[in-house]
Amino acid sequence: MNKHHKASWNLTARQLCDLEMLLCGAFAPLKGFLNKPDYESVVMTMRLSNGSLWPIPITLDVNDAFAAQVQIGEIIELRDPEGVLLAHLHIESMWTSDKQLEAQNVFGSNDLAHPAIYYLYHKAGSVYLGGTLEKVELPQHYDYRQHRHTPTELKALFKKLGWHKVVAFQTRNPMHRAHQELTFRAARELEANLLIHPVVGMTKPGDIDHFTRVRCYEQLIKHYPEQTTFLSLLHLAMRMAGPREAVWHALIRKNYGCTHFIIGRDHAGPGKNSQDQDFYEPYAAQELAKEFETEMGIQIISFENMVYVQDRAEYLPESEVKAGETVLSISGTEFRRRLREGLEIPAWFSYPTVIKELRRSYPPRHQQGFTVFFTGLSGSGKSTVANALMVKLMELGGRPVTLLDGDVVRKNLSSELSFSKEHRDLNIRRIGFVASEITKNGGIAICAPIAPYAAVRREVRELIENHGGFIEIHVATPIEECERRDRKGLYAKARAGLVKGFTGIDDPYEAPEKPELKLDTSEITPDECAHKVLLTLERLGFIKSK
Ligand code: PPS
Repeated sequence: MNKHHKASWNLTARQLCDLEMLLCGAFAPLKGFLNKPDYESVVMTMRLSNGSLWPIPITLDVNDAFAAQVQIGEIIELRDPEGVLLAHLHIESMWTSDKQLEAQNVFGSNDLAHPAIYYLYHKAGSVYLGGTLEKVELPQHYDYRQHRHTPTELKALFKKLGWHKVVAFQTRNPMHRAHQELTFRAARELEANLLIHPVVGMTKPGDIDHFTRVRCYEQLIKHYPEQTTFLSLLHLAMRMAGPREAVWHALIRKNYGCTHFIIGRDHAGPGKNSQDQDFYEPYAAQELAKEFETEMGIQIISFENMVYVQDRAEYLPESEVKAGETVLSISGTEFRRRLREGLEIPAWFSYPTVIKELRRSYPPRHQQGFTVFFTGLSGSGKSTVANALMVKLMELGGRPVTLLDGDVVRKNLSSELSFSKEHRDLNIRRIGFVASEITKNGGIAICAPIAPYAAVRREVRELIENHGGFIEIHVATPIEECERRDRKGLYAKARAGLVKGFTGIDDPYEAPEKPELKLDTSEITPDECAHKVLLTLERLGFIKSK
């Protein structure tokens, strides 16, 4: 490569968050992406090689192709996805990581149900580049600029306001009354001011988007005594590493000028592992952070769960509830169900203004868009049922309906594609993309491709479920019946070897394991099939029963 031109790396979303934290000083004492000795030391001992406490490896992972173009001693450019130059990296080390060792030591597991372990194995490149950074500019944010601060800005602000004691609260969720009570208590007991410091970089996949959350925080903050509380957004990419993450969060808050840091139950927990058990003990994060509080120079304020005691109409730590007192609670799952079904959410649980913001972004299912995704063999009756369904949904009215039939898509979106596995997957991804946009905008997309591969169907489901409903329908008409019908004469051609790679004949079809509905058009009429789909949509709450 021409050595006059520096190699340029386009940062991934997570690297972009890490870079911002590095450049603004939130990750001090780090001056760049970890070098090999520091990385190994952090993974094994939670410390940099000079002995400073640092629990999470901040690494620049790249793919093999990029790694082959660069060498130690070179300077490379780091750019955002639009190509804006943000920093230069002096490559001081380059190595292939031991992912298993990293996962086991940092996250305490190799279970792919952990989002950061999944990321490590399936998204991160295999080569790590380490070295110091030279800042060109901080990444730009166009949203909520009034709530974004660097550590220097926040520290100067605290100084100006005369806030000597500041207790920080970390969150990746909308804040309800229980969270607020916990922050009230902490501030009152410590006689400290409060920093609400939610993460808006990357949180756990499936979390409520930060746009909605910030509107909720803006509502909530009105319910704090004036001049006591400040809201600032942290563009951190969380790893959900429980205990190690808690130590990391505390170090970061220290860098932002906070003197105290609240750690509740199951701090930065990733949820259940593949054996349906918690990855970390609920109070392990508090304990680990507490162990290092003197060394970190920030005090850890541990809290147990806060619960609402009906008899006293107030929130209390779980252990302070007396025998015989009635405790009210709404679990996260129950809360989401009420939101989804538009059911009442009591004011003791959350402020109505907060709920209103959440309902705006997450309306009940009958007001959301959705995708009905038919899959099945050629000639199974997908198109016929899809057409019948479309007409019935149009008769019901209320949402625009788009039919993305297999043949129609092949003609309009995918005319250059073949029937190889790669092209079939690409075809389904295109359908999924269009359907997800329709769903996001509140419409109904009906898709009817063969979609023979389970993995890409799952990918499409995950994409669409971010925005609304995904209802997978297996049109499971037996192949003998499809072949007997042979409307297009393709089965005959496939049998004669004139059409190669025909699904069900000499190409695979992976049947869905858990479709929302299974239909067999050799047993019931298309009209009855479409009616069954409507009943399923009604059962799931996407259409309202009359
Ligand atoms: S896929 O696998 O989902 O991308 O297929 P799809 O886009 O739905 O296209 C299926 C229609 O293309 C015709 N056709 C074939 N199907 C399967 N295998 C091979 N090799 C093939 N060649 C052409 C067939 O008519 C399908 O239409 P339907 O409506 O499913 O009968």
